[in-house]
Amino acid sequence: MKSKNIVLFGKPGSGKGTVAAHLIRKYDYSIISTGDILREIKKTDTEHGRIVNELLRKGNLVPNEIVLSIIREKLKELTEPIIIDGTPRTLQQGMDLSELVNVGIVLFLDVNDETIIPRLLERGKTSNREDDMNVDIIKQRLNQYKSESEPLVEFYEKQGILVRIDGEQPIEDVFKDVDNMINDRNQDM
Ligand code: B4P
Repeated sequence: MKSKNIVLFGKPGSGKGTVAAHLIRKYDYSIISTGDILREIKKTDTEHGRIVNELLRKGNLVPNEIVLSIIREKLKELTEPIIIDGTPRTLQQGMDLSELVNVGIVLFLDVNDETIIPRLLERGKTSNREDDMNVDIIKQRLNQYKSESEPLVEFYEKQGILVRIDGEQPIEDVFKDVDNMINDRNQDM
């Protein structure tokens, strides 16, 4: 049985990276995490490095062309099934991604803003991520999610591939729901 490609979607700090790590441990997926790749790029002494560093520090989204070129390059190296963690974040990215890869499941980790803020501040204590250490930047990321990324919920709902998971639950319960969903969805191929 061939597994479907998965997009991990949700607010900043909704648990995308956490669920991606679980899926990689348990199943045979390749992964593209745009957040991880951008954090590597920002360390480089290049024009892209400087642009990305400035944007991430302030909690802003990186331009679509940069994100899409990362995905295009990564897809050349990886074999399916793949997990795409962190993209799309705009409707345009959603449309562009559909041209590059067959998205079978969009796993939407649903979490309230009130839960996100303390979670990210907590992660900031160990992650060294400037965008996790400042409440105003976290709020700005949440606002950006609402205006830029939230329309993707309807975009994928209409395609019948969005699966909503309650991301407020303890991590082990989130993993159980994710496992059940993977088994259900891959059976109807
Ligand atoms: P990402 O790296 O994708 O990170 P994130 O959205 O901030 O967090 P994630 O949802 O992965 O949270 P995690 O599992 O770690 O993006 C970073 C930045 O890169 C973006 O802000 C943006 O600027 C840029 N970027 C990335 N992709 C882009 C794109 N396509 N276009 C433009 N810009 C892009 O969880 C957070 C914390 O919560 C962890 O400490 C975890 O332990 C905890 N946690 C998780 N689930 C939990 C649960 N159920 N209960 C309790 N705690 C939980």
